[in-house]
Amino acid sequence: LSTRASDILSKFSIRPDAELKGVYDGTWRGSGEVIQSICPTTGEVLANVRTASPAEVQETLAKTREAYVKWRNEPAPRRGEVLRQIREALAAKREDLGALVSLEMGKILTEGVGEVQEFVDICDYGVGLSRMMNGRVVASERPGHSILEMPNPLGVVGVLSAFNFPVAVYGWNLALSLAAGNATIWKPSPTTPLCSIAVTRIISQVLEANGIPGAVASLVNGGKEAGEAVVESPGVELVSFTGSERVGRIVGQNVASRFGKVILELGGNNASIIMPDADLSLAVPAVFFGAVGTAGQRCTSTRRLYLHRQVADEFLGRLKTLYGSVAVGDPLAKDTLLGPLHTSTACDVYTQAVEKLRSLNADIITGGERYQRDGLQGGNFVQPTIALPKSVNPKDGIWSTEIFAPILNVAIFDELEEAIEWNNAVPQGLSSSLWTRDIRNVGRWIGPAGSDAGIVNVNVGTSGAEIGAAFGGNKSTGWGRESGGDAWKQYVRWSACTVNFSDAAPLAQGVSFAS
Ligand code: UN1
Repeated sequence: LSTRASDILSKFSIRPDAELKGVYDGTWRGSGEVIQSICPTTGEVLANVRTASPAEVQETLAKTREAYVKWRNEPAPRRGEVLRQIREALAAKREDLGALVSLEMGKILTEGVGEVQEFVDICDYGVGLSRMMNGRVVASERPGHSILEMPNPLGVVGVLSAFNFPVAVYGWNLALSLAAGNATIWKPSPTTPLCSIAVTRIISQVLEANGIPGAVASLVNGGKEAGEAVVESPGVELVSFTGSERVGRIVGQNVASRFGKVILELGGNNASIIMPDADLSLAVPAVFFGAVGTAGQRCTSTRRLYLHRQVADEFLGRLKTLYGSVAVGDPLAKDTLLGPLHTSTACDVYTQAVEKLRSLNADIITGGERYQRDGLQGGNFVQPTIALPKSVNPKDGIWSTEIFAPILNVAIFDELEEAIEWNNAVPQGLSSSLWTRDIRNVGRWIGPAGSDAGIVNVNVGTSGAEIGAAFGGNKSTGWGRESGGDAWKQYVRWSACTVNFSDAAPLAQGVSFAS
């Protein structure tokens, strides 16, 4: 193993030759199949991880439930105090964990560190929340009565996360879940097991030091079977799933069929719209980051660019220059802006998508090939690509399909209405972005006839959301919100409690039932 990799792994006492236990529910174990963590930059095997056997998944589910029954009795501010300690423990490992994300997932170091920062931020949010998860007192129509709306802990939350945010998305769910008094069971992506083990070690140490059962934040590494077991378990009140629309549809139907609750964060196919009055010195770099950042592997990555005819040539010229200057290579190196795709399969998806564009006579303005140069052959490196398809019909497959790679499709429009129509015409509805200085355009964009996405930005790119905002989408992107806003309300069980303080027992609506 390269020294670069072993140095990072050693920060988490991971020896390359060792076989790691991928299951935690108070103790570490794992006797299921072995999965390998493969470095997307070099192709080297970073470590072997023992996943959960089917029996271990069931045992962990049971342990998580037991832990919940204890944890729910802790007063919320005390839960917040534990969360504060988790926040401190994560912050102390910010750079090391960020480097591990970069090594195992392939995103550049600043984004890896940023992801840990996002976890720290949501812990702060959860600490505050632990003293602010307020219910309401509602006026009753009956004398001497009050109606309380009570938030109570919900139960066990299953978190199924994706490879592209192997730390932060779990953090969003964990922080809200712990504050709300729930226990979580985490089934991470099978290609980022090391991140999940490192995070769980950090958290479990805090829990154990506070005398709290470790299974409040349990972990099952594994593949499809482990995920299915969590999704199908009647003891998992809420399933929070991030991943493909195809799998999300199955997860959603499964959980609904047993009347469980679900949060689905599925595909994004996000557009940026550039009006003629946009400040291009801000808009061009923002589209560059949105489309090329994280090698196009964010759910919020910019995949469609709609340019007003008046600025199209200038915008594309400037964007192409930035694409030409992009530093490609080891995501851990200081100046790199473009790392590898996460898997070699993703490279095939990229190649097929470019071939499809070519077969439809799209103009490939830049990119379109895998990198073959020295130092890049071992990894999954592809050129960031801008394409100008002949068709502007957003219902065409090239526009309506989410390709998890740095491919940006461009079309030219004359009226904002047309661009908004294109923005909304795809099945997905996660993020969107309008660039303008005209307040009338802003009004249209964020209003009833505007963008139908869950994230509707103005002079801000499609990716890079803060935790304070509720994160999530509409339509085929799924259902539910994570992080800020009112997202916490999904992680609690609401009850309407009508309390009679009086000496009479009148019925509502003046109903009389006297014999
Ligand atoms: C994702 O890609 O699933 O807004 C999450 C962003 C990040 C989260 C993306 N904060 O791009």
